[in-house]
Amino acid sequence: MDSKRALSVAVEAAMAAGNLMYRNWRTQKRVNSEAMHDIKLELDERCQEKICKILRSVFPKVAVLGEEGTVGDPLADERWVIDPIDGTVNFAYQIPHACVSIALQQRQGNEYVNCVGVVRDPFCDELWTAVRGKAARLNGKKIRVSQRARLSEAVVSVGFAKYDENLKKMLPQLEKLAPRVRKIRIMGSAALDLVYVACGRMDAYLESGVRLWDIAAGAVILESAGGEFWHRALPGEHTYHIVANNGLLRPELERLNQGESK
Ligand code: LIP
Repeated sequence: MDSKRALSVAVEAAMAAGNLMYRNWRTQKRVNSEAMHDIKLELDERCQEKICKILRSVFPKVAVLGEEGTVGDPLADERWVIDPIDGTVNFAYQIPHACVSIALQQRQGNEYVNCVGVVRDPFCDELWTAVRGKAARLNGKKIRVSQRARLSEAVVSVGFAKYDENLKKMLPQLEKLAPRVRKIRIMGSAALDLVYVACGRMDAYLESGVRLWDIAAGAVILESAGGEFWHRALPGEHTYHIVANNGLLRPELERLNQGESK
């Protein structure tokens, strides 16, 4: 697939879904389902429908693997991976920290490679983009990860995915990290955590139990900005443990967590 054209249509779809999010920022939202640490909104579905319609108007044969469902063969050689609203609980509570995440993946052997990534934050009017092998950009300007090489000067984000076992896994890591870093942040959007590391606002992001659609776009943006997207598959479909960082901090993070991220 022509990556320039793929990027262009992914940006169009992300902007359209972002506009729908923004228009509904302060509205009362219809909840489709809720759990102790999660909420599914009717708007998640509407945003995914909008994104799919735009993507498939240009690439009708490319499958879509989305948080709200799959279209086509998710094991095809090329697939879109989308999270129509990443940070759904924030958005449901009218906290303006959520985004649209769209990635294009291409199969290489048994693996899928993230080739194109778009993350759109409509609240800050920010658009992060990357095509593998080229520079990552924020609103069209090239971005790079930070050069902070010590945890003591690092801002580190920790994510708590929606199941209790992830809390149990991450809380001990949080307890070890907090006294050793400049600041901890728990922001609620994996995609924004990844692109904040990509543009140097943060220096690392850790989460266990995060899903593919939360991270695929942010991963290629982070790597294209010089960062490291360390990840390990966990039991459960499309589920990962990740240690994303500016390329300088993982050894210290691993020493701290005694190989948690192995
Ligand atoms: C969210 C992730 C976040 C994780 C949440 C949730 P969603 O995605 O971005 O990192 O901690 O549990 O999975 O559900 O808002 O698309």
